[in-house]
Parts: sequence; C-alpha cells; structure tokens
Amino acid sequence: MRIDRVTLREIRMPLVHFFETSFGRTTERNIVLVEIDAEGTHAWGECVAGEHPFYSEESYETAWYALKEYLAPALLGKQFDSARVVPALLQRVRGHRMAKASLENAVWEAEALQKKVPMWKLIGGTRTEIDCGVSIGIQDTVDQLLGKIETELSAGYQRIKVKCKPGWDVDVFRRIREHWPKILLSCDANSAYTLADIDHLKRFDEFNLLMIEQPLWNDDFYFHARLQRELKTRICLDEAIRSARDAEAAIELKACGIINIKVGRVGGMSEAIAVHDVAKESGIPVWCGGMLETGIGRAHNIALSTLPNFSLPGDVSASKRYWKEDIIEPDVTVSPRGTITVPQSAGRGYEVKRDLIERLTVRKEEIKAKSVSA
Ligand code: OSB
Ligand code: MG
Repeated sequence: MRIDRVTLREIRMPLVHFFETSFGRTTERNIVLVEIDAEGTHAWGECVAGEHPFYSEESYETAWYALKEYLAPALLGKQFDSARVVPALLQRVRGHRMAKASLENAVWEAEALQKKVPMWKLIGGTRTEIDCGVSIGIQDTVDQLLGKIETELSAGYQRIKVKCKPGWDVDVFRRIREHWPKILLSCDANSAYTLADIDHLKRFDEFNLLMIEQPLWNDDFYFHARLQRELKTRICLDEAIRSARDAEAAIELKACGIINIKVGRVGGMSEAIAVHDVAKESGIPVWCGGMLETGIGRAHNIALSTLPNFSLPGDVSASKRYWKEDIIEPDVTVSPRGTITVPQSAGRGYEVKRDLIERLTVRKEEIKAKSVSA
C-alpha cells in the first residue's frame, strides 16, 4: 500500500460525566484523529494524548506537532506491504508514542480493509468476546461513588476499578467492601504515592484487591519492585511500561504481577502485541487499559483485547458511559454478562459517522509529503 494523504483533525467532545484521577479532572476531551488515504482506502486512528501533559509527557498539542512535522511526512508517499514496518519508519522520532500509535493504528486498519479481514484477526486475535470492567474516577463524595459502582455492577461489568490518591483510599475501599465483599475490585493511583507511603500502602492488602495500579512514579519500575516485595496484593504497571523492553525488565525485576496495555502508551499496535507476547511468555496476565476514547480508539482496543493473554477484564466499556453520541455506529455495547461481542466485518468493525466528526471538528489540516533532513 501507499499512503497518499494524511488528514489531522481535532475534535471536541464533552464527557457525559467528569472523570477525575489523582492528577486532575476532565470534563471535555480534545482529541486528535488521523485519517489516512491509502490508494483509496480510508482508515482512521485516534490519538489518546490528553488535554494536558499530566498522564504522560504528551498532550493533543504535542501530538499534533509531532504528527504534522515529522510522523505523517515520514509515511507519506511510502510504499509498504504491512503496518508492521511503520515503527521502523517512525523510529527516528524519540518518544511521542501516542502520536505514533494513532498513525500506525490507522495503517493497521487500512491493511485490514485491503485484505478484507477484521483488524483483530490481522493482529492474531482469537477471542470472539472480551471481558469488560470499568474505571471509576474520584467523586465528590463516597456515596456518589457507591451509587456509580451499583450502576455498573447492575449493568453487568465484571470488575470495578476505582481511582485513588492519599485521602481517597483505605476509607473508600472499606466502604466499598462493606457493600460488596466479593466483587473483583482494584485501584489505580496514577503515581500518587512514594516509597515514604509504604506502611500506608501495606494497609491496602486488607481489602483483597485484584491489583494496585501504578502506585509510584510514572517512570519507575525499580522501586515498584521494592514495594512489591512488601505487599501481598499484586502491582499492575500502567504508565511505567512504554515498550516490550520495559515489560521484560519490569517482569525480571518482579516489579509487577499484572500489566495494563494501552496501545497509545506503547507507541502502536505492533509494540502492544510485543508487550503482550513478553508478558505471555512470563505468565504475567495483561488487560487493556482505556484513555476515555471515542469509538475509533475503542474499536482498536477491542481488537487488541482479542489476543490470548488478555485474560483479565479490561477498562474497555460501552460508548454511552462516555458520550451522548459516539462517532462510530453502532455504539459499543456491553452485554448483561459484562462482555463486548467482537465485530466480524473487515477493518475496525464499526462505521465512522463522518458528518458528526465534521461537526465536532475545530481544526483540520491535510499533511503533504515533505522531506525532513538534518
Ligand atoms: O490510568 O488508566 C488510567 C484515563 C485517563 C488517563 C489514565 C487512565 C484513565 C482511565 C480511564 O482509567 C479508563 C477508561 O477509558 O475508562
Ligand atoms: Mg492506569
């Protein structure tokens, strides 16, 4: 295939409910979408970078810059057989993984469309249904959180993850366990603690959590290994795992017992598959994380979740939890058993609503081929 055109769009979409983590509250998303035209095949990728560089160094603005100035020009006009070669073509640019992923994932979609297979089959997926959990942000009151948990459990979700931070942790877990002693429950700190909190973190063991996600620094796995030796509960790494090499090192150090894979965080589908494979070989289960995606990114997360070692329920959940109207059709829906049925049609398996995307677009730019030297 040959990449003839790359179009960048920024869309704005309000969330149906604010989402709060230890690093802040999001009420509206600014999302960069990438559309490629590969010899008449149109395919899309979603950039999961946030509004601010708080989860990682990237934001939608840095992604726009990297895509426009370097990444799109590196692919434009190039001829190749498989999306597998994209990482090598983008390798010269350091970091900017979420930006790279949005472009690479669009190429996977194009390849799947051209080969007339679902994207999940193209990447080697095997599952026909994926297990779903939800990630519930910090609320204004614990009672509000309990109400949300009740709603999600009634909808069938198999695992509840709650965001935590100092001051919103053990007392909250205790209230949850009073109501639901047996549910699969986990927490995600988004790096809100340090090793000085070790005695406090040990108290988390009392609540029979499935895992504690990224308690310490976003760029660390060495000290997570030290913490893991002191805890009964398994640590799950999110932010710290940016590549298959990171996964290998973290596993060897025993820094985690579980890995959250986000295709954007690791720089694209090829690297996400590689992280999956490393974890599988070591007997470390993985699950698919979420970044408040629209339907495009969500569809790609569903495809990724069909790989065999995605053996724990992920954070991929129904469109309606995020958006009044999603930009794909049909919406992603979750069964009363807390599963998503994997679509069988070619490519992403959901149609994009082009008119709606146009209406939501606040910035649009077509990137032309140019040579980058020096
Ligand atoms: O740490 O998993 C995280 C959202 C934004 C940034 C970081 C995280 C999250 C989530 C949301 O937990 C998961 C979802 O998309 O529902
Ligand atoms: Mg996380």
